[in-house]
Amino acid sequence: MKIFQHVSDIGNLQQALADAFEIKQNRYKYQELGKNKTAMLIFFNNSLRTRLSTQKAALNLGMNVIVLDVNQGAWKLETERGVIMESDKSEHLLEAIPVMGCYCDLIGVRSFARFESRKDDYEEKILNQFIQYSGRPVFFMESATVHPLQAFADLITIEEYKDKTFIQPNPLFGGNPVQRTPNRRPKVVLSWAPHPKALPQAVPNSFAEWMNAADVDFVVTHPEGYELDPQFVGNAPVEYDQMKAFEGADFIYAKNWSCPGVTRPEDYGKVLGDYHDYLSWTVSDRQMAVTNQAFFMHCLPVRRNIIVTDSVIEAPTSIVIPEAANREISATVVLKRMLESL
Ligand code: AN0
Ligand code: CP
Repeated sequence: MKIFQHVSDIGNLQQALADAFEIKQNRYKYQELGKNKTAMLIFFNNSLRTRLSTQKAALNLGMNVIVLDVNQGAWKLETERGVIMESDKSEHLLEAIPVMGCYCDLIGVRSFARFESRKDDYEEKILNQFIQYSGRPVFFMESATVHPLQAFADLITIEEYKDKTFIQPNPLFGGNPVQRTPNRRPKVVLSWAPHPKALPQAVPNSFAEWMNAADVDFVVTHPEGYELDPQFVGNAPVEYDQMKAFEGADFIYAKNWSCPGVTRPEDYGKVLGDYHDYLSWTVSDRQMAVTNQAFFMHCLPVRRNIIVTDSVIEAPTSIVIPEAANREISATVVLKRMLESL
């Protein structure tokens, strides 16, 4: 695997899941594979999980790791070609990228949507330059439009939990055990939730892309105007009534995203209206009550009592922590595949 961007890059999903569970049984099994190989992780944006889990994955495979926070100590980078560089940007991406490529064997990049131009974001202008000019395999650690390491971890988590019938309370928060009867084919609902600031579409885009490829009944719910790009959401049913969408669900995947600009390009990257008017979309016990004792998922970081109430995220059926733990597993599988193709 030379690029990890789309679900199609990982090939057969059953095989990818089998690889994930093999790694989870013994995450150090391929320690020799990464000997004297270096993973470079480039962050243009903040991160907790991606940074730590991807470093851990590289260490699992015996690799060396270099992490660079571009905005903390590196030169400010110009990204537009053809400009006279008289601003505060001292270096051009077109030199920086091949230089970074000199010091490593694999490159991971986090570069969020900038919301300046829908076209630039959806063409993956920054990541494509890394692919073109680094001379190294590139894996996406949340780009302008996708977050495949997250979506793969989400799929692993759904696979692990879909047949569980007895759930112990979270020792941190207490409560009573939950008994549930899973649907034969899990119903997975991606629900938009409110947020005060404009967030990217990368997480819901990838989640939709991966769920469309997985063996699940997938439904999307969001207010009108937040339609996701068809290249990711495909033919998945969209239900504008959140309560209806939640009926009988086995998994609720909450996430905010800003306007994808599909129906109104001029609204791209905006929070539509006053977010306080959308607080009925906050995932609470009211919506969870109509589900099939659904598991609650979120990629994190999450704003409590805006995206989800304390009671839902602290319930025994909240699996946000095991979901985050699986980021190490998805990243280990991805880096292993990339090392094998060097
Ligand atoms: C980012 C987002 O919504 O894309 C990262 C999520 C993994 N979240 C925030 O910026 C809060
Ligand atoms: N879920 C996720 O990617 O988290 P970070 O932004 O902390 O890496």
